[in-house]
Amino acid sequence: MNLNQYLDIAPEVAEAIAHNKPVVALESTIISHGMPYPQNVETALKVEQIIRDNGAVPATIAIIGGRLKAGCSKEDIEYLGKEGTRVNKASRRDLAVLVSRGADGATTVTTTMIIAHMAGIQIFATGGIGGVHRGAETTMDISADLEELAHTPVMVVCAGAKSILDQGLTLEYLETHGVPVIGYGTKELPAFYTRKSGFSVDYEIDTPEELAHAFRVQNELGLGGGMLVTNPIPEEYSMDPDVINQAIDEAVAEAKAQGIHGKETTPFLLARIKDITGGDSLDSNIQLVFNNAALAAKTAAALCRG
Ligand code: PSU
Ligand code: MN
Repeated sequence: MNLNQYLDIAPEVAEAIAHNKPVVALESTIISHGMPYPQNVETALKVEQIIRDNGAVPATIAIIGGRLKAGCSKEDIEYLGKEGTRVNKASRRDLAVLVSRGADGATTVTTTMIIAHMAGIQIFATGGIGGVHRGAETTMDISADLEELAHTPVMVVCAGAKSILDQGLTLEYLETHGVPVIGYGTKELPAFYTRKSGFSVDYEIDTPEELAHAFRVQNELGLGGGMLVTNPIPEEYSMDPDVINQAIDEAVAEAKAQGIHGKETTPFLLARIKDITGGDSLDSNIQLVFNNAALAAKTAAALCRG
């Protein structure tokens, strides 16, 4: 059933897919580039456990020695976490060369969606997606994640869009490309570290069953493409909007002054925001990923029930 010669599906994941049991994909750039060691490894392993506790099988996705992995071992996760930014951050354009060279790669939202779809996994949980960056009208820095959401039929559960991005332009781009943006239990786009952004989502959906149903209908209509579910951070872990927005503004200004660009931008900003907030942003980031993993696992189970 594994038709792709470059893909290795972990036995537990393959077994679940073959028997229509719920599986949730997870990305690896969040491990290598999104959080510092050792919190990155601890978080990645705990996220897998949360998915299991909610009745699904986790499949952490990465490229190891040129093989596309749908389901990483604990050792793979340790390795990616320890190597950190020395691992290639692999977006769509990097896949062919990394695989042809037998190299390693940490998968972004884009490549996690690609590999999840190859493996037959319909849903993926993460923290934040890439989007239209602030200043994109001159830099043209628009994440490949948005393009992938337009084309690849995987549901992505995230915590909204933080203001390192231009949230309004990110929503416009998603609208142009026909990507449904759903608020889970909210009509407002969550802003990752906080529950509110001031921007509206297309639809509010309040249950995993309704998420699963909408996604199934999208596939059955033949529309293709993904669906973006934005799940607000739990109130008790959300940050003070003034504190976090000031930290973000400062980090964005530093990135500009230092000429940070391209694929370095997002990891640079996340690391600076963590330092400026004395680690508080990392604590919130970890909690929102846990929250998204639980929702994705419940939705994966609903997708299997049909
Ligand atoms: N946002 C986060 N943490 C992350 C990322 C985004 O809060 O780790 C990662 C994801 O892998 C996402 C990628 O796909 O950054 C987007 O990078 P870029 O902006 O270079 O497309
Ligand atoms: Mn970019």
